[in-house]
Amino acid sequence: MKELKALLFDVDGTLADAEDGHLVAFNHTFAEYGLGWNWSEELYDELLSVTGGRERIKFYIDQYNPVFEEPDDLDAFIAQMHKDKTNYFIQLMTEGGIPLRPGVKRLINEAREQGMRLAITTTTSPANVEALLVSAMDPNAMSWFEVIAAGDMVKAKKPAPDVYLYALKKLGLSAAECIALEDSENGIRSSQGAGIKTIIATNKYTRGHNFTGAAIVLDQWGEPDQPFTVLSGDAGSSTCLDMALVKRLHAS
Ligand code: XBP
Ligand code: MG
Repeated sequence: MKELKALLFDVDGTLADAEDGHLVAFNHTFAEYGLGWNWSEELYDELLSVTGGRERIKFYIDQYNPVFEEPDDLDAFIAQMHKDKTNYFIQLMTEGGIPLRPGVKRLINEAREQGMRLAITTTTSPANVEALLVSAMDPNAMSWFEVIAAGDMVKAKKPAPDVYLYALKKLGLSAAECIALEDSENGIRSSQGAGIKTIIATNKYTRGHNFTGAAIVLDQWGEPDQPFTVLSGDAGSSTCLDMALVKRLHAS
């Protein structure tokens, strides 16, 4: 068994419940464009099956809005709207709109103290990651992560393994030397596709997802005074995800 060298973190849904911010940003932008679209949380749950904001808007138009009169250059229209959505999302994050999920900061601090290498493996953009990390984690948090692997840097977004394979390559590590932290089915399909053991903490959007093959499925990362519930797998006597449990799961 190879020694654990790095933790690979998804962002949306894993570090923070950022999908709530993405949804607000999508709807704000649609209103600015006068489109009359307003995605409910229920609809967003369905739309999340498609990763990537531009891809999600296109999917919505194709599958849910057949009466929309498409502009001549639909891709350019979506790209511009998505740029505006990103700017608004960054503004929301900068204003401190979304906190980290409980346990994230504690785990990352412990991992850093132990000399673990850290990477980000996300579908969203580096600018969004930076806005979240700087506002919710630490002004220097971007420098804690050796690699920021983002959706647009690779050919195919999650559930394809590309973003994880990119991170492994940049780190110069094998899949067996890493562990991934994810929240969704598309996320674990991506990490497992790259051969990486994966720890899951679900959220309101991903509770019903299929996590077959996960090292463990938790309802949250947990804190000493806010224990997780194990949804599948074995946490032994642990009640929150710490490095001792991460290492046990990696070795099992
Ligand atoms: C996150 C996503 C992203 C965000 C929106 O998936 O699917 O599309 O919802 O981000 P994961 P952008 O957590 O698996 O990486 O609008 O910036 O694409
Ligand atoms: Mg996610």
